[in-house]
Amino acid sequence: MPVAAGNASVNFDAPAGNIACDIFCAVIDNFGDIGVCWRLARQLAAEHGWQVRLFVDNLKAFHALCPAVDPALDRQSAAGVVIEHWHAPSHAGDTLQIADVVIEAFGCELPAVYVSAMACREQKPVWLNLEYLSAEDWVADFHLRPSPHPRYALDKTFFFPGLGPGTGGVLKERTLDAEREAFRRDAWWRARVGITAPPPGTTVISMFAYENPAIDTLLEQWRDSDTPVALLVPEGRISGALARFFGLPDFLAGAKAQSGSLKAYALGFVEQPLFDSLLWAADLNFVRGEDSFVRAQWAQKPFVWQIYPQGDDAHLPKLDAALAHYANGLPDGARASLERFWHAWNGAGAPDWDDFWRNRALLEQRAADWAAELASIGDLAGNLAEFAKTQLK
Ligand code: TRH
Repeated sequence: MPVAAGNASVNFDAPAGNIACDIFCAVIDNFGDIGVCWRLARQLAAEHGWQVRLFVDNLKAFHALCPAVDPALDRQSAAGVVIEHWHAPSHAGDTLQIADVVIEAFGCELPAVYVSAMACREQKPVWLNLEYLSAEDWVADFHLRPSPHPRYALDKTFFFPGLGPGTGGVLKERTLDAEREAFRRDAWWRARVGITAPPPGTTVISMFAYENPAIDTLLEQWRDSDTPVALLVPEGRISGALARFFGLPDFLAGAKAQSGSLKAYALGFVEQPLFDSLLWAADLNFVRGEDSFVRAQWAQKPFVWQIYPQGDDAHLPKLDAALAHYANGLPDGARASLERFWHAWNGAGAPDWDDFWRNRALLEQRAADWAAELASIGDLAGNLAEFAKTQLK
């Protein structure tokens, strides 16, 4: 029976039926926080039949990933997920209904009223703190560790995504490989770039990146390359550097430019399910942050990761931990050149395109092998659902 709490009515129990799950997401910056939460929410609803509510404090960022989301609405639904505009920190929806599984993404703090209602629920919810992805070894030791609440009889469990055994893995939809195999390159070029696909012999590169001082050197190397390079650049933080290089006022969706062997095309930002096809269309992908980093791995193409920069270079050990997985099994020379190139793209040294790309065949083989290894850990949504179900018994 619902009771009143402030302006909201309260129902301590979840709706009858399928597992109810609330995901809370605070957008720090860019698209990674909502990118991961939106993908997880869709998967839990579509693949596991859960009733998912996603609380998000920034609907503008969400709108970019899902144009069906109207930033003016407090409550709406898309792709089978109920979306609440979360007026953090105190608000928890008009009806305070406590789910069976509560996911606090990336250490965002749950509303106090929600936590106290969780403690009143007869069957305590499974409370998960979904952490950022890290490939570091310690992650497996901390994955699924419970942490008791200081005041309530509630445990919060740390759920760590990772690239190795014993971690929560990374998100991968059940249909992803089939979609990738059904991808039609020529049709994609006509629809997304508005031209026919470049002829064989052209190296196609996608570039989703933050501002990066190494970009000018790389653009010069591609311009001076013996073979043609087609660069696909989604509009965003790196666009200004492209505009400066080509002497243009901007480099926004639809723009094209050529210098020497380099042809560059600016693309519009597309809804999240369409992002993968950019990675499938390219021979090499530059990605960043967390979610696009994962998608590049599933694309089974060589890729270069620009890690989200942290103070005191705290991100560099994380970069090397990812390299340790991804470069494992490559011959020494190719491995060293991959490491040099990734480091240069993350601020240490200058990029050397020829040194990197002469290993193309080895990198392509490794990309396919690595995707198979990563898949053996299981997908994050499936791992999370399995764990939650064991706790709900
Ligand atoms: O945007 P990102 O840099 O995100 C982040 C945030 O900075 C976040 O605070 C930080 O925690 C995290 O990185 C590590 O990069 P990411 O994670 O790759 O997210 C980008 C999302 O945008 C991803 O879901 C793919 C999506 N996307 C589209 O949907 N359409 C597009 O056209 C493009 C280029 C990307």
